[in-house]
Amino acid sequence: MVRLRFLLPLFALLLCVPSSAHAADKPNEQALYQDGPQGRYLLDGDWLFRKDDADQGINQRWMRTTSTAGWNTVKVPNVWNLGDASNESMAGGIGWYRKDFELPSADSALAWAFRFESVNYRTRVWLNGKPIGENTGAYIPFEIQAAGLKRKGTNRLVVRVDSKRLDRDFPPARTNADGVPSGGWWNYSGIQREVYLKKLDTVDFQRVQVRPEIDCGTCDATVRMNINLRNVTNRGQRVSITGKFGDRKVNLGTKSLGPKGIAAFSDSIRISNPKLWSPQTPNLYDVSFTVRVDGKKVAGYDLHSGVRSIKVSQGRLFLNGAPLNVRGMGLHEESKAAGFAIDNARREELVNLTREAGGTVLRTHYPFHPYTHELADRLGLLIWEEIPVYSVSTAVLKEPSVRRLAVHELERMIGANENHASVMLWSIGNELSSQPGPVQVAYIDSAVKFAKEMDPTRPVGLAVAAYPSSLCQATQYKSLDVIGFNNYFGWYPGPSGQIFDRTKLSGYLDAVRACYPDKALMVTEFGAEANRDGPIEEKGTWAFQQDWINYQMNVMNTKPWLSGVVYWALNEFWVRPGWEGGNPRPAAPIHQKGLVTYDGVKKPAFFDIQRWFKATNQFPP
Ligand code: GCB
Repeated sequence: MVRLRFLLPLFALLLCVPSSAHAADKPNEQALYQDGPQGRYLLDGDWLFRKDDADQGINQRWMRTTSTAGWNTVKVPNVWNLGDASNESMAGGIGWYRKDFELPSADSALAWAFRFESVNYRTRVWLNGKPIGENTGAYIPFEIQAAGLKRKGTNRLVVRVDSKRLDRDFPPARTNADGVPSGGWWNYSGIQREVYLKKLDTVDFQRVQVRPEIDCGTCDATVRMNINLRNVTNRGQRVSITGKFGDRKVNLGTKSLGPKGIAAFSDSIRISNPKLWSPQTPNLYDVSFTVRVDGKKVAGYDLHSGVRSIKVSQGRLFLNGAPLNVRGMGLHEESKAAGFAIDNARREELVNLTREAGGTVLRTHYPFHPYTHELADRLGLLIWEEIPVYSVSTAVLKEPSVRRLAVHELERMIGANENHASVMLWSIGNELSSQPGPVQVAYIDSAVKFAKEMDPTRPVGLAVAAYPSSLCQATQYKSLDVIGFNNYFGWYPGPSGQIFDRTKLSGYLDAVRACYPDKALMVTEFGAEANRDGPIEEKGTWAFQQDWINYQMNVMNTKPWLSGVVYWALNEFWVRPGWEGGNPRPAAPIHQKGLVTYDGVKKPAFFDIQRWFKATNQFPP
């Protein structure tokens, strides 16, 4: 008795001390976005992080260490080089993340996977000390099955992130003659978007495709549904899928699924007088699918679908049969406080600012976060959806393996975002190179062909630098549906001494129209830096920016055949060391063409854009 009384406090103390200083979380079933497989558990909150400048983590077995020495607590999503303007930071480095968690006890799933929404750039993952998978590339989600997961007790997930930009990455590393790494946006390093633990019970959704098609504004719609299921068990089984599209019940049938096999299910329904989706009336149908094995539900999937058609005809874009000439914003999904590791509140803020400025289009250089897609679906915005194949030199693009990798990015982007009504087209890249030629043609042709095969319902586009030298590359662009011109006439000096002043813009646009009579043409960027008060004729002043914008809008509005005009950029962003962006008095590393400063203040030009956009934004009633 005496001995027990003596031992009890010690026992209690032992119970209170976790195996490391970092307690294990029990994640809750929640997700930052709705569309997707059911059973996602957010692995947010406190993680441990350690920088690995000397690349010694692998040798020192950081994937196995139990010590917390040298590790700091961070919240994930996280970027470790926020506010760091150094060349080293832009070039990228290595960092390790680690999270202790227990499985949610209420759940008895057969298996689990980790879902990473975006990690920049090379990711290696260990679970309980054992390697479970790898991924290369950012902005597109990937999943890794959680082999070796403990049903009871603490599991440890360790993630090594290598953000060093290499020449064959998207976007590629580029270094100028002084050894300064360059690039179009900051190389934010880390687990930039959230991580989930995803429940897997017998089957996993490999592809879910809900594709409404209409022939004209008010005709009936055909909704084709294709679902590929993967068996995650070792035994064959009979699997059935039922679901709903709005009020309509759908039945995709029953199939035998071999061990580790894949089965394709499909169905198609007709809907008379569908409620069409458009920017004015963004009607969405609630869609859900339930998978059963022997009558028992084993998996579910939810999404929202908009019935609409988007096509290129006679040299312009049509939405639901009506011509588009839309206005919108290019932007980075970034904030001063969090870099690219932003939350939904910031996503809403960016979307709301775009709408406040009269915009209906969103564009960035990589796929947006799923929540931004959902906001766009709900609010009636169109997304120019692009892979980060940006400024890839001819020498690199010449390699067939690089072109294949780019097409693979496209495949993953389409697979991730094809069910969003807001996605107006697939963009196969941005400003590939100012020297057009057979290498670009090889890439453009193969990427367009691939995108069309995977999704014949959307146009395919590319954003190109509007240099007079690349004026009429009709053969080069022949397979594209939409060409986006990044217009800096009167802002940047032209390449190799070309005359590039603003008075040449009108003639340039007319000439491109004549070169490409059957392509839809958009201005995918125009913008001027501004960071100070000062004379109207001085580049970099608020007044110059306003005047330049007014001139450009005046010219572009005389081209009613344009399918859209997008300002670059809504918000100022962290770009790269030494950036001047055409401004004689820059504030590197901040890109300052934004209409809203890095601190969130609207510049005078915001209201000029607002006036123009509200007056000229044209989309179906
Ligand atoms: C472009 C790029 C964009 C840059 C912009 C600029 O054409 O697409 O990423 O930020 O020019 O300001 O130079």
